[in-house]
Amino acid sequence: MTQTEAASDHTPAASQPATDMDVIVVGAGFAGMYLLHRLRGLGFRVQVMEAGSDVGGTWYWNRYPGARCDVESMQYSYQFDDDLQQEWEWSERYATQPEIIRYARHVADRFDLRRDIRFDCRVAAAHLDETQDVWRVTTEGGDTLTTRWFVMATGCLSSANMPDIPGVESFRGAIFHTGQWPHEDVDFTGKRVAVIGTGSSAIQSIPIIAEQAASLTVFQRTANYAIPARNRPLDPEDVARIKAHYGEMRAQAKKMPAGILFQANDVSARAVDDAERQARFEHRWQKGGLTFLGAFNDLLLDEKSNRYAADFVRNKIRKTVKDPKVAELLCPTNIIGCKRLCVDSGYYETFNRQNVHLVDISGSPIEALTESGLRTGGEEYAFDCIVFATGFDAMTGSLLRVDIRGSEGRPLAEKWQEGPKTYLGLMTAGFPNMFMVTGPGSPSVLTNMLPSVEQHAEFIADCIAHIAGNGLKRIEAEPEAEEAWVAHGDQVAGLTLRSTCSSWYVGANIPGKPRVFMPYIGGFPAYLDKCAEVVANGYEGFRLS
Ligand code: NA7
Repeated sequence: MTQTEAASDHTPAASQPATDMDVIVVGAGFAGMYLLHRLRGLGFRVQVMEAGSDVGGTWYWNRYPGARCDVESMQYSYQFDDDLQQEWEWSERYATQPEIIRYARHVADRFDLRRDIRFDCRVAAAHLDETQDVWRVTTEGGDTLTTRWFVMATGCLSSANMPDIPGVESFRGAIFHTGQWPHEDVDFTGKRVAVIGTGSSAIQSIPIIAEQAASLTVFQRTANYAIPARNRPLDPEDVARIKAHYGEMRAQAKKMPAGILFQANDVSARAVDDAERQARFEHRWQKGGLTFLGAFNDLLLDEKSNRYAADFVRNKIRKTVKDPKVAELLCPTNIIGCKRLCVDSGYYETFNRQNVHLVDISGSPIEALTESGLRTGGEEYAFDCIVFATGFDAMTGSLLRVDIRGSEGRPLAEKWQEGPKTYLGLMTAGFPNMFMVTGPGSPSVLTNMLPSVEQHAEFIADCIAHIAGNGLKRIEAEPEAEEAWVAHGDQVAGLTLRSTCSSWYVGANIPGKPRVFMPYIGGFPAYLDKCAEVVANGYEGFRLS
């Protein structure tokens, strides 16, 4: 069947008004690209609207020095097309941002996606016209298109958090944000540079900026745990071995809580003696990466077990950083893994350089930017460049910056003023025919994002095809199902240590944001089972009409 023939399957019935599009997808990151491919294959007329000038989403914007994925490249990739996964060659254990962008562009070319993506097109509003079950989507340029289905595939970490510090406009030097990095080369050679923040983006960029800059001053509000990446070029034999059984590996990965295949140790850290505990932590430390937290099965459940892991990392920091005062400042005091664990290449070692300085601002926030730099703790610091590595309004930021209005004209921002509420992170009651990819309430950021977005794209595409194929017009989350899902999400979040600290998972990094543990922490397998059950039971929890 050709695509044109297939498209006629979904031509609206005479009783339904014609729309410009069957589906409008916002965002051409990995989620939007796959949705386009999948929906097009089912014969729908799809328009993707993308604020950037090319594909890649989060990876299009986060091009700061040292930007790299913290999930291994052989797993952080699409699996929907075996030829694609067999032919694509990753070069390193952890892919750099430029390599990930090359991959995204390759996928766009391979599946001829660009012809249905409008670039440099930011969506400003999407309003439901309930009289006709049609969404009107308006761009910042003022165009309005109508669509039957509306999908937000805007990513979880794509709304940059620029702190509201007075005097930003008065600073005469250059200001950067890691999440909105310029596309031109930035050269810090000979410059006095400040980095504000010590999250993952800072931890990746600091070692590289330090090598270039005349001086680098890091302003740290909260110390963070980082595990060495032990990055290396991929061994062609390992790659061949994985590719020979790629499907099996992907299936095994889906049985892991984070959707990432690795050897988990199903033993409590309290169940072994100290020598064995240290040996197991050391083994993970030498292997490198996020799977450090798999050294024992209760590191995120039991405070004492967690403290063993935290002490281990703190001791590594003390051994690495030569100045004991700096080492102590770099030692985190909170639960390890509560904020997302960082993966580094030479982060702590960087503080042994003569040109690198650490300023603790935990007790005295940055008061203001000045003409020549910034002021904190009553002291003035002079810089040529200031890098904000201050993270994102995670998970809800990119959804709420679009003026989305559902039934009875109700704004999404109003519905979510006490925190996001969704059914499965896919839909929110009162917003019929609107889907989210990896929305709050889905495992998303606690998993390998690629399999997560693929699963959502497939769920959404199949669901739309089901509705259209059965002569129906509308699907909506039932409020009771949503309440139950939110309650279940809260309950499982309460079982882990992860919900206990001030992280972006709970919105604590954004002043005034309601404190809610946003991602679903019940694990990828439980989530997949739930979605499969929902479909098997005729989209249980959704109202179809
Ligand atoms: P993160 O992890 O949110 O880190 C942001 C950092 O910026 C963190 O150290 C914050 O300190 C700090 N921050 C934020 N606002 C301020 C202000 N106003 N003053 C001083 N310091 C501030 O963002 P990243 O971009 O590094 O990483 C995001 C995710 O991307 C990461 O988890 C990976 O999944 C990939 P705080 O800890 O809030 O005290």
